[in-house]
Amino acid sequence: MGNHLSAAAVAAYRRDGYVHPLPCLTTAEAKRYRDGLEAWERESGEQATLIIRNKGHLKLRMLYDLVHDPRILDAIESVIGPDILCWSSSLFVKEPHDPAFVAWHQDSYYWGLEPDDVVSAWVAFAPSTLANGAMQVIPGSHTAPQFPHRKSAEGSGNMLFTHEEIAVDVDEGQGVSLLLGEGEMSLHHVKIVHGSPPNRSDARRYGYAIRYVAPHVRQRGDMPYATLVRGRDDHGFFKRDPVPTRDFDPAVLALFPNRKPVQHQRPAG
Ligand SMILES: O=C(O)CCC(=O)C(=O)O
Repeated sequence: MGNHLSAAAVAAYRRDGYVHPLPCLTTAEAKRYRDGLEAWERESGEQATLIIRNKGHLKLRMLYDLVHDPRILDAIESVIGPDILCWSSSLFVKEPHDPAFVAWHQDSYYWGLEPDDVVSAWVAFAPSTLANGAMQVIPGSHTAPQFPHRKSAEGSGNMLFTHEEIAVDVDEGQGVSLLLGEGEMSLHHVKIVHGSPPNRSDARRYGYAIRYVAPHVRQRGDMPYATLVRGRDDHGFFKRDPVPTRDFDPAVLALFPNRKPVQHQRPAG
């Protein structure tokens, strides 16, 4: 059975748009990922959360191995089937006592992927708690229509790259915090309304969000790239990502440069 979800967990995912907590890494493995990221930050002088946002698994080899981890893929297979592409991944690190937060949003608003057989595995390299700003979701919101979004106010601290936030009132009282132990993961649907408050604790909060799609999913606009991580792709809607031969492989960076969050601008008017 591996790490496949039970029938009850799949039903909960379909009803609520998320499922947690799920087993994934051992605590020793989670620590190895934290240590690896911190070592890279010391050597490079960069902040991992700013750099490892755009296809992080192609930038650091250890993350490339992680997106292929059968413990994650078994759970993903339970919700989108046996043929799985890894489309993207983003590292969200929240510094202790930093006011940065993730505004309420739906990933479907800006990813342009259809149909919505798209699921994120959010892997906790450190415990994710109420104090350190665990991700929150609005149960069942993935079944609502797509909501409008807008740019959040300048200097608001919204960690999203393009500073999007949902443009309708969110009943925060309905929010469920996805508390996770070190090495556990949650799954969330591409349309679920989610966000997360600041980290008010003394330690970093680490979440690595891996975006998986079924091969029949298409992206609006340019033909995107993805990595086939399980099964087969009989559709050909995605070009193949390069296989990284080392960390920050120049062949990868030529296609997917490191991006930093866009300059904050409010639309005129
Ligand atoms: O890490 C967080 O708090 C938010 C992550 C997120 O927005 C996502 O994975 O889609």
